[in-house]
Amino acid sequence: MPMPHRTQMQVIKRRLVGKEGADRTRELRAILAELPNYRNGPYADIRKWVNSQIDETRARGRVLHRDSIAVRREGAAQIALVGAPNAGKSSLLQALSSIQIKTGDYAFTTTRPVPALTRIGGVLVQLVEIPGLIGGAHEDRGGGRALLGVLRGADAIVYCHACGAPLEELETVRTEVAAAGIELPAILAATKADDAPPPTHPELEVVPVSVLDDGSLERFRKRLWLLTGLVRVHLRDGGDPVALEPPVSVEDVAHSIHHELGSRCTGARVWGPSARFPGQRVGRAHELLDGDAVEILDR
Ligand SMILES: Nc1nc2c(ncn2[C@@H]2O[C@H](COP(=O)(O)OP(=O)(O)OP(=O)(O)O)[C@@H](O)[C@H]2O)c(=O)[nH]1
Ligand SMILES: [Mg+2]
Repeated sequence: MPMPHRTQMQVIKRRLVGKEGADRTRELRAILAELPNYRNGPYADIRKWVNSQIDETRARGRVLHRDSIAVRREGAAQIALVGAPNAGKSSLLQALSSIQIKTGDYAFTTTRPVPALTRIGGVLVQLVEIPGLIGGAHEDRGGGRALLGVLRGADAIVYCHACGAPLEELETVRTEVAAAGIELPAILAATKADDAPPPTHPELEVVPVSVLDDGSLERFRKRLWLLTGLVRVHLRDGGDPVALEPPVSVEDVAHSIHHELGSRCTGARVWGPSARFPGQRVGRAHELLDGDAVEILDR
């Protein structure tokens, strides 16, 4: 004898409390299997309700998935652009890459992290605008916890601060990052440098940049590369340069091209910072420096 339908409905709702996503669907299916299979009357209505809940849970799952703010890593390194609203993050992202992004003369133009690839000396680096970090972000104000989660996964930070804006704006953001326990190599991009003189900062290296000045963008790009901490090695016989974590040996470079080349390689000829003279012959253990060009020698 099934229990009265009103009681049944209460029991069902209680079983669903706090369940979301796949968990909720599983519970709903179990409930469906236990329900008497009447075609009409209150039990048929309950079946209908449970079925509609399954559909709804699925739909919600899809939306949540689409709105999740995770950023897929691409390129040799990931650098986050962080700063107060309106600091010029999106404009910088746009000037350094080929993406089209909304910029605006008001706060919170960007509401989710936006990734874009930029090529620096032949190597792709991913920039990610982290928007909307406000006071209290580390306690999840303004959805700050998820945003800080994305930041935590980055390799380095570019703090963006408009020349002429009060430095407290920047310090509010830095306080949140520190409170979240995030410690990454960082520089300060003094944005809108065409507008006002750049500030000085007691801790961060200041790099003035204006999206209206190509020269400043080129200098900024070079500084970004140093921020990745990677060593870039050009290949004399063509192809994209290789970017690796230091220390980088000739063998490491050969291996990154092809693991067989890694074991076959006997050394290299080197041009650039680590070579005593252009085209120096070195062994496979020779340590390469950023900006070197090599010709791998093999058996
Ligand atoms: N003069 C000048 N204005 C700039 C420069 N970069 C950005 N701006 C202006 O500053 C305003 C804000 O730029 P956004 O790039 O949207 O700033 P944001 O930091 O992405 O802002 P939110 O996404 O709202 O946090 C816009 O009106 C831009 O046109 C610059 O180099 N020079
Ligand atoms: Mg923006």
